[in-house]
Amino acid sequence: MTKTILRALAGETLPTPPIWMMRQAGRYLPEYRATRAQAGDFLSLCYNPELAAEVTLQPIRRYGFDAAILFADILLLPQALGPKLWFETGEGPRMETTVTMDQVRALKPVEAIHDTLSPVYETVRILSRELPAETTLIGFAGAPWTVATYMIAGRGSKDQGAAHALKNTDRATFSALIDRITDATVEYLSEQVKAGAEVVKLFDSWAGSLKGADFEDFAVAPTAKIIAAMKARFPDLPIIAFPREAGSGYIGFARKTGADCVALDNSITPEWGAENVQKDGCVQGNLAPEHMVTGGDALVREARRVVDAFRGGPHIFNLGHGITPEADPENVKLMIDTVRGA
Ligand code: 1CP
Repeated sequence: MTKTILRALAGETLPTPPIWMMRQAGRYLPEYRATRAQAGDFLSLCYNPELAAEVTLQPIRRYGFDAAILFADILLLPQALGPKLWFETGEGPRMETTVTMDQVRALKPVEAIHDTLSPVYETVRILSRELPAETTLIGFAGAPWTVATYMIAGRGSKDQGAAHALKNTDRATFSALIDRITDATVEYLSEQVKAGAEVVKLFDSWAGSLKGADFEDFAVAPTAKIIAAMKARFPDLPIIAFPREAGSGYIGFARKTGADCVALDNSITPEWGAENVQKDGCVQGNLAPEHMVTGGDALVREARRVVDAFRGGPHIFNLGHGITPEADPENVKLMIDTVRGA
């Protein structure tokens, strides 16, 4: 019998939506914190195939999610292109910046990324052996715009101001950077698929700050290019796209990019998502992650609302964004029981 996630991605409307959760392996889980401490730090965990596979499996063992997502980070790919990457404790990622044409030209050739990223492919191989038969393995990468925002600013930022500035003042350099990330992403995802990833997801976490023609040029177009290249190599590969906070940009996103499923954040209501996005195919989402902190009747009510709103078409239940470290693991159990109707 085909796995439930793959059935939903193929367009099937299921009586109970399959479920997984963004950042399901993460700091809200005591067993994750223990393994991360064993690895030493976050990047050492990402590049240790046994331990990265272990944290990927932890939420599957604890909750029986229908999908596992490879434990890695969207910033490993730009790191593999050359810029140094490190994490400041309590602050987040830092990266050597790429802002001139000379720096874009100095990035490593796309074929060289595998030297750095081969442990990630090994994690995928371990997972494809060890996951339960009914669990789907999802690989991922950041979408080019979101990856570029970190490469240009050298860190996370609220408004992606540095990336917008480069886009507006030196379009040639900005476009060359987007193109390089796009090509590297195809190679990176291809190796994940060859190693055993059954689905891939593109995280465009900062898509919402691209407006108008910029959204078409730098959220839609690079995503469409990656999906076309992946489908040419792997015609049956399902692909999920997550243009977070795209708002009206969600409308037609699957048709324009070729994505099999569009992940919806919780800035839109599920009813709006059903009417405007699910009409084109599978959607994923979109419970507010705050419910994993606050729990109770509100969690049950809102989880049921998401299930009901998307009942008429293909749907994968998920949060609208990643679960946060303050979340209570008991609330995750309550969400799953509510969705599965227990
Ligand atoms: O201290 C820790 O343990 C680090 C916290 C953490 C984790 C658990 C980071 C640092 N990355 C991850 C794992 C991760 N990141 C996964 C694994 C699979 C999963 O369980 O979902 C995935 C898919 C990501 C993707 C990712 N990394 C995104 C896109 C999704 C999103 O959340 O919007 C982004 C933007 C990043 C960058 C990143 N990595 C880590 C942090 C704290 C950040 C955000 C930095 C910022 O802009 O503030």
